[in-house]
Amino acid sequence: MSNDAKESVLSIDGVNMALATTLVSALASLGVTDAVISPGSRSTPMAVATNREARIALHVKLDERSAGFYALGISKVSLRPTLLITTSGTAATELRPAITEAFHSKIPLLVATSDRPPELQGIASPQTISQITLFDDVCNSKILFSAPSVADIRVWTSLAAQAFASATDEFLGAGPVHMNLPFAEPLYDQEEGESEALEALLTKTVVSRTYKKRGVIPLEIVEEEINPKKRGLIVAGGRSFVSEATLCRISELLGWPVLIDHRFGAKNKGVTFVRGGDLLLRSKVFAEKAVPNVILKVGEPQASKVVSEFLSRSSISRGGCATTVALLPPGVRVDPGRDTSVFLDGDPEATLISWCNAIESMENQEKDGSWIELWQKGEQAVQEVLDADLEQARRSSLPLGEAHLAREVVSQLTSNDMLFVSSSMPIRDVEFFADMKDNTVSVLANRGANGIDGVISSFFGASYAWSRQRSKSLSVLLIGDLAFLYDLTALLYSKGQGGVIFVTDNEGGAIFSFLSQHERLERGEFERLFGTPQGIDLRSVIGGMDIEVDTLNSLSDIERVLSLSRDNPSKVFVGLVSSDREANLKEHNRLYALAAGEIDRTFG
Ligand SMILES: Cc1ncc(C[n+]2csc(CCOP(=O)(O)OP(=O)(O)O)c2C)c(N)n1
Repeated sequence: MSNDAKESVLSIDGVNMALATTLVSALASLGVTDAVISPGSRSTPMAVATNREARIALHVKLDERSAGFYALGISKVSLRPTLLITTSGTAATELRPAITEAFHSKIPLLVATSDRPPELQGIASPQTISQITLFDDVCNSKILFSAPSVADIRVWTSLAAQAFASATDEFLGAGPVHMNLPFAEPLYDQEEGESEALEALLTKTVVSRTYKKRGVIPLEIVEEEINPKKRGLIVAGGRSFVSEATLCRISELLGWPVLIDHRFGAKNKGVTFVRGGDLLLRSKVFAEKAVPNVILKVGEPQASKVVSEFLSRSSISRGGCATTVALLPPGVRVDPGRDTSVFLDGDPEATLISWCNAIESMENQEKDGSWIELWQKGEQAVQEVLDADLEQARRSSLPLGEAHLAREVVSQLTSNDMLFVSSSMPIRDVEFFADMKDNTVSVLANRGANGIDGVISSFFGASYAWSRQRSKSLSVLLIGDLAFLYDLTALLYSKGQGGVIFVTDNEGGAIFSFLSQHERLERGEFERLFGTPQGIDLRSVIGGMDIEVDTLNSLSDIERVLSLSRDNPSKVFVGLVSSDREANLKEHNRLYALAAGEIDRTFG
């Protein structure tokens, strides 16, 4: 029987057991040696799973308050997180004194409170209270596990590793972590054959490792993975704390291409940099040839779903063959796909420099040259297609499109300039369609929470600080009409401010045309809920604020507005690009198909 077929044997209680066993087994493999439990029903799956885990000594204590302090005592001596398990209701609240002491004395604890699923909350279900906020002020972190389903096995393993890393955080200090675990009924009613199915599931899970060290993380920890013999891929995004020179050096020494985002901040187009990842990986032919066996991530992820899904699919945690290593500064856990197998929390720049030195002194630095050539050839094909297409657009009388706007703006600016990009399409258009060159512009964006609020104000602040540091620089904002309208008042207070704002006025949110509701919903409903055109004449609104506004019809208009700004650095210029969401969708699809076709031909 295949593993998938075996999974289907599991009933609800089987799923409960599968999840509890996954969690406990992951914690045991990370180094938990002791657990303390008090009797209760909702925690049944955790009780049975922990009792059966040979690597963990289970201590049973009648009252939870005392159990909490007992666990605290164990951890004080073992210096490892002790797993503390309770049922729901006041049982959980009884843990607060011990957790408070642990928090203030920096003792690691993993507190697993069992709970009823969300649909049984707030309706007087027995022994059900609101327990997810019980320890918020006395915990390193809180991890809310989702209601059980077999599909969560991989997620629960990842959450276990996240909880362990937080409880043992060397930088913030060790401390308690609250894990709230909802279990549905029946809680335990194991049937024959289920334990076999459970075993099969567990063999599929991969527990991520975390190494934390102030400064350099030695190469020995990952020498199996970070090795020129491997087909590795470096993924470099914003806020990486890695310099361009070091990124180029490690990439060349390993013979690994760099899937790079503009927000990494590289000033030059390094010979190993791949900018066109999104378009390249849309080609099935290329994506099949380009599967790495190691992925090294530095910085934030790209916006492209095509890229993130390729990386996830390739990773061992999703059944692929690549070990995914994330090298990040302390306290930063960037793993939205929950596909990272090794977290290295240290000084990324110093670590990479030390790896470079170690690799240089290796006796055998042989690498597979065809691997990097594959990616270089792919990158070249993407950029040639986009260049040719832009040149054709330059000669045609077609209206200026949003993708062309992004590519042209980036190519017109230099490393002395700053480009701020708004969510959602401008950041994607720059990521998907713009190239790098020697002397590339710096790209900034509000990507911590991806809001479309306050973008113009953020741009003005950044522009002020940028121009203070660099004379004769240009600051440019690329923004959609909704985000522009959202922060319109910033223009009222823009006296003395400089910069160019290119607004793609497609009368609404273009991003939603790329989502499935665009296909599925009737047009009126889609427009009302998602497209949300505001019916505002931007030109007259902006003009009414005494701000210079121009409509851009062709690529050459971009240069014209930029040079106006160069000549008048203390003035704001708005360049309006009239666009149409349906046409924009078609244009994107045309470019995706054009690039994929060319890449398929190159590699087919
Ligand atoms: C403050 C805030 N509200 C809502 C959203 C959800 N949202 C994401 S993109 C988007 C539409 C953006 O439209 P626009 O600025 O015109 O850019 P376009 O998608 O057309 O490029 C919305 C409403 C958000 N990210 N932030």
